[in-house]
Amino acid sequence: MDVKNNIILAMDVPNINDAMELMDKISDYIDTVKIGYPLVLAEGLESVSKIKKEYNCRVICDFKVADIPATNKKIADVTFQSGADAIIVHGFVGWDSVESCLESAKKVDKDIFLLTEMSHPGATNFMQPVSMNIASMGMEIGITHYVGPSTRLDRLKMIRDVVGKDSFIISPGVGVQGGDPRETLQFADAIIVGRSIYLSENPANSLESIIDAIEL
Ligand code: OMP
Repeated sequence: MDVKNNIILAMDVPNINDAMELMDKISDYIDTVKIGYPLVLAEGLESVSKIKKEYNCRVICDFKVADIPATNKKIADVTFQSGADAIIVHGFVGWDSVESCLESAKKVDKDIFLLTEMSHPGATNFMQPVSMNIASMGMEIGITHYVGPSTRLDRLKMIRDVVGKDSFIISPGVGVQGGDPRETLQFADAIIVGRSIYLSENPANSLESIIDAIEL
């Protein structure tokens, strides 16, 4: 999965009008959008199809899927039916839950991203002790796409070491959570940025500054 400018927009806005307005301003700069619960719970999965159709972009659905295999499969199937190109899946629930999403994705030639360690401070409580095991499990199952934190670059580097150079890592936490775009891209293939763009007075300018920082 190639991502233009290595930047993925986290579209955590509360309604489809805000989403379309934001896309009008920045769709020239990016080709991949991450849509999660804030927008889909407000507007339904149609928001995924609508944004894809209008802007011809790729959509990663951030549903952090974490259920038993049978339920995970239903969630992944309906997500891919909406046109999503990929879905983010939790790893801590174990191999069978993850595999059910991978099978659902493979059937329609789509991807899953396995979440290893999260970017927020509380991730050190329970996730951090097992995040490398989650990454190793992903490699055993044959997963090629991962999510890892830009807020702890030492950990992101460790995740890269586990999943190898051929895996594709996307990294949230850049901007408001403290991660640096350029440093993060030493270990990740793309960064995920939300509030630094969609809360900005001028989202296009903010995005340009991030691109400049990356290209320095
Ligand atoms: P900002 O902090 O506003 O840039 O948004 C970050 C985005 O990445 C949000 O959509 C989060 O839900 C998401 N995210 C994290 O912040 N940390 C993680 O560990 C994982 C994710 C994610 O899976 O995308």
